[in-house]
Order: sequence, then structure tokens, then C-alpha cells
Amino acid sequence: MELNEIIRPENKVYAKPRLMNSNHMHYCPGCSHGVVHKLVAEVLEEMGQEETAIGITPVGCAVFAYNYIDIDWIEAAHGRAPAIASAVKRLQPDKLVFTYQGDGDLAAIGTAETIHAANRGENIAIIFINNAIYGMTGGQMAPTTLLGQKTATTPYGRRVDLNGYPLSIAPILAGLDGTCYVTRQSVHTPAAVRKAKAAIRKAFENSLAGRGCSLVEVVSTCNSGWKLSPAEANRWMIENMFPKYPLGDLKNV
Ligand SMILES: Cc1ncc(C[n+]2csc(CCOP(=O)(O)OP(=O)(O)O)c2C)c(N)n1
Ligand code: SF4
Repeated sequence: MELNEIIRPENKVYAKPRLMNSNHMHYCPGCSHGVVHKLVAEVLEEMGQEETAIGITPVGCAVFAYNYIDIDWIEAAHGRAPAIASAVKRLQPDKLVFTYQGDGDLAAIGTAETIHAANRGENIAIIFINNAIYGMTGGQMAPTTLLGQKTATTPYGRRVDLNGYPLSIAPILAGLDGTCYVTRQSVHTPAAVRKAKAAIRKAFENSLAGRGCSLVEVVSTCNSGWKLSPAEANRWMIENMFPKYPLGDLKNV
């Protein structure tokens, strides 16, 4: 069979989303960020929202998300993405507005902005990459770091007496009247990727329809911060993170 017959449009089963450009990603091999970026691009394309989406990028490894997905972006100061998203959505209510944040960004320095934006019922979608560590800065403890987990700042493992308990954000947001959809997903298997994509779509639809605030937490790997290979990181996440951060919908009204 000739090559041009194999690549005929009707034979194509998968293609890179058009919104993703060809810039080289800076993410480490095996990192969840790249997969979630692809899902964001695919969902926006499938919804036909290429021109109406506005993303708010964080401080953290995803700080350069605007380099990879060709939509409108605004760069936020560390932790402030939900506040900026609130303003953008209020000023342009017909837009699909979302933030993309890590756990250091969202659950440490940005705790107040996150909780208050959700509690106000801002019509925004929050994508929360929870990899239980500060990836960008070299693997320090985050609020979501597990008990016993070794990081650059907890070299003997996180201890309750010194560091307190891991912070579980999704149940807090699910308990607020302003949220309409709170879910925990992951991207470690093809089935999980499909579910995460459906969750991102639902959150984006909620933002467009003005139904309130949505949170899609993606329990993620940071193989560099965890000092594990990509395959080991997936196993570690399944064995250690899923018991503390179980996957599934927490709220869907
Ligand atoms: C005001 C301010 N404080 C601290 C920092 C340093 N800093 C950069 S990224 C980061 C944490 C990133 O971790 P996370 O949000 O979990 O994202 P990840 O890199 O793991 O994706 C910190 C503390 C900063 N850039 N600005
Ligand atoms: S340091 Fe961690 S979060 Fe950052 S790109 Fe590497 S694996 Fe991903």
C-alpha cells in the first residue's frame, strides 16, 4: 500500500490538536502536564471555542502553557489565577474562562483566591494539577505532600508534628455553595485520560453556561521531583496518592 493511501483523511484515527503548536515542551518526560495540555486543546477544539477561551496561567511548571496552546492567555502572579479569572469572566461573560494551576500555586500561596473565587460562585473552570510537590523550584514540600513523602524540604519524610497534614482541596471546594462541579481525575491510563477529558469538557461547558465554579483536580506525577522514572512514578501515584486523593466526582449539580 502506498503511503498516501495510508494517510488518507478517512484512515486517520488520531492527530495532534490544531491548537497545539510545534514548540518543544519543557516538561520532563512522563510529566502529567503535557497530557493535560493536550486534553485542554482537544476539548476547546471539539467545543469550537478556539476564539472564546481565555486561560490564566500560573507560576509553576505550567507557567509557559501559553507557549504551547494557541488561545488567549493571561499570566497571573503566583496563586492569583482565580482572582484574575473572576475579573475576566465578569468583564466578558460570554467567554470560556479557566485557570490552570499546580498544588503549590493553588493550595499554598493561592489558597485564599481559590476558596473565595469558588465561594463567590465565579463562572470559571479551575484545572488543578496536584502532583504533591513544588516541581518547578526543585521538589519542595507542598500542602498536598503525603505523610512520609520525602521532598527537598522534608528529606526524612513529611511529619505531622512538624509539617501538619496533607491538604485535600477538592472536598473543601465541594462544600462551598458556589461550586457546581468538583471532580478528581488522573491521566495514568488511556481510560483515565478519556475520563479526565470528559471532566474538562464539563467544566468548560459550565463556565460558558454560567453555572458556577468547577474544579477538575488531576492527580498527577512529578517524576523529577519524586526522583522516579515515569513508570515508577505512575505506580507510586496509584499506591500512595490515590488512597489519599481518591478519583471520582465529589459534586455534580
Ligand atoms: C511570589 C512567589 N513566591 C514564590 C515563587 C517561587 N515558586 C515558583 S514555582 C513555585 C511552586 C510551584 O509548584 P506547583 O504550583 O505545585 O507547580 P508545579 O511546578 O509542581 O507544576 C514556587 C514556590 C514565585 N515564583 N513567586
Ligand atoms: S519538575 Fe515535575 S511538574 Fe515540572 S515538568 Fe518536571 S515532572 Fe513535570
